[in-house]
Amino acid sequence: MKRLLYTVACSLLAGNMMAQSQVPGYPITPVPFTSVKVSEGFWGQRLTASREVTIPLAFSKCEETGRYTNFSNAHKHLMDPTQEFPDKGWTFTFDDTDPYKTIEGASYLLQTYPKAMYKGRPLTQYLDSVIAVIGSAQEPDGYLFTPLTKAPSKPHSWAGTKRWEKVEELSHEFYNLGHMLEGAVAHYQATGKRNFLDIAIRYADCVCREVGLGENQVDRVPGHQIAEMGLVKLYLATGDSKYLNQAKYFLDRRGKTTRKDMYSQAHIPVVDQDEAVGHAVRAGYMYAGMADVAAITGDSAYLKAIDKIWDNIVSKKYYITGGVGARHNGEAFGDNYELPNADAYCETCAAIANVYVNHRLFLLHGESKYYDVVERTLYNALIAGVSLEGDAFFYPNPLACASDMDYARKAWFGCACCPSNISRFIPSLPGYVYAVKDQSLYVNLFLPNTANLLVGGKKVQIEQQTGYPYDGTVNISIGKTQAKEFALKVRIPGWTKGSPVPSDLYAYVGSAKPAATVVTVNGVAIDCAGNITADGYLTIERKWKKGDKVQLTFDMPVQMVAANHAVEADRGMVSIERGPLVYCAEWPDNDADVRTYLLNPNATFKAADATLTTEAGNNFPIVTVTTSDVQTLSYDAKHNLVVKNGKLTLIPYYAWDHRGQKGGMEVWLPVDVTAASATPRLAKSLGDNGFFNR
Ligand code: FUB
Ligand code: ZN
Repeated sequence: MKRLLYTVACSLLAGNMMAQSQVPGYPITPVPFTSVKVSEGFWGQRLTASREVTIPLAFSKCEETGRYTNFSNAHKHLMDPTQEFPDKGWTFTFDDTDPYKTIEGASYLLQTYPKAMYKGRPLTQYLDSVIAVIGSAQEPDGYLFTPLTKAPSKPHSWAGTKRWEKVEELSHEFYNLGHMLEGAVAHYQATGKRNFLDIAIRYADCVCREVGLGENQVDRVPGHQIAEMGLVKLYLATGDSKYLNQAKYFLDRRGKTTRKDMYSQAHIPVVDQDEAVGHAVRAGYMYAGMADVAAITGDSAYLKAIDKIWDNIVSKKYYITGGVGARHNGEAFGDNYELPNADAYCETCAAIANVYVNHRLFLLHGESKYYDVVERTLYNALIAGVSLEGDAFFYPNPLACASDMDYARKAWFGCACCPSNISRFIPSLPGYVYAVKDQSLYVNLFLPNTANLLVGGKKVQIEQQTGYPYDGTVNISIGKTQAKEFALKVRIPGWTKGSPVPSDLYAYVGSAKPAATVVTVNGVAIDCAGNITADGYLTIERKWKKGDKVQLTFDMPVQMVAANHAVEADRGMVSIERGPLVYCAEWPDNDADVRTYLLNPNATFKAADATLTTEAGNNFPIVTVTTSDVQTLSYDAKHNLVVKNGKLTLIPYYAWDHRGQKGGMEVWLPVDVTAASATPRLAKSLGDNGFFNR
């Protein structure tokens, strides 16, 4: 039983050394990233940067910034209780999670590169040394939370004076548990070693013993969710249902304990929620945890709630870049249609959480619309969060930036949730490409790869060649296959079908419409639209054999998008897209301040291959988009309006801020003069990061 559950867990966790198998409750099984080899193309570059730059950088920052010292200080206190190590200032009660998340990313990396090195020694050895330091901070009963353990009489002001006291506020004891569980299970899967897993189990057992509705327990829910997802992973890895029950307890008690507010999605019971509110990362992790518990327990009330919340997000609270969380204040979802651009918060972690939610909803419902959301978030809001080189990160991801603003990616932050989250997300990306159900094989993302997977329990090799997201031709070939008759289900993206998002929040405007997607099977054309099934997938059912080839040609014209009139911030403006990529106007490519352009509503655009040279001198292939159907507005010395014909060049949004900070950036461009401006956008302060307003 345990073995079975461990195998099962592997698929859910997107990384394993074992064969894919069904996750209990989820009707669709993701093909784990270990079965999908990606070595080139757009994502090949990102994966290399993650392996060679991001993960080593995150570890070195954990060293430099005292993340490990917190554990060793806690250990020193445990050895000699007269020694205390009070917080010296700029630290957070969730600093322990940065090592946990980076270990998770490194574990994924190890599954593809088992011989990876860090600072001249095997990465596995380095991880063992870090895990030993982490374990040394564990109290004898399993409790592991350095802010309290290292200085019990002078703890961090967010930690409380005794365990669980402030866990519904800011201590993050359960948040730390959640990330520890995710990291520990990934490490166990990657290495087969139990060192981190056993530490995590001891902490989880301590929580299960002390927190609940029983006698001698305290009734508390996480201030910051993620323990729910982590506990489900631990349940799947161990087969011990107490972890699943604890996850369910956390969800069911939400809104019923002393914490009852929208910021932490505790204003009403989770099953009664129908609108995305409050802190966007907390919310996303909670919805993902609800999907996991719903899938396993069959609890339809959870599912109904997440379905409604999903609908609210994609219809009213979703940025064109795929970002979520409009407000700096509270790092939170705004009201319906509240989607400011320069002031957008769109935390990188919230984009990651949004991918987790939509991936799970796909696994539950099997509709392509969830992957349209995954794709939009992935290619825009999420990867904008990390530089092309993998060495710098955005925390908020605004859709406009003032020309005088000192806003740029940074190598690390005091609150480093986003860099460490990127460290764990990017290496898991190949796990989002394929999925299977019975005799169906889903192709959800397009990138060059070769994969070995199981359809109906039988081995199938599949390969993709493509220059996506810049080129719309995707060649899929079937390699050796034991499975004969199965349905190949290829996602036909919403952007090819006149639907930027699965709602009326955005619509394509202007005359450029993609030609119908051309599909051939072994060179013979088939009717794409006519073979799209109700789930949104092009479904090709046949007897497959080695050498069979499917070619898709997605037409990729440059399209203009308008927002629903209810979105005040985007009125009179359009955003520009090509394929899955949202474009932006940035200062290095344009003569006038990018805020002062007025686009013709019938503008036509040209796309061209180009190279983006970063400040560090590295070159990255991109496709730029240009138009001459544009004017610039300015004032002359007498304050008369001057209108000149101009030319506008746009680059993919993810690529902005690689060439210094000497000017602005805009995603939404005016087509109506009432939305245009003859003066540059100057910085109102972006304000402090919202976590100061928790
Ligand atoms: O509270 C932990 C993390 O810090 C949150 O997920 C982020 O939004 C940041 O506030
Ligand atoms: Zn973050």
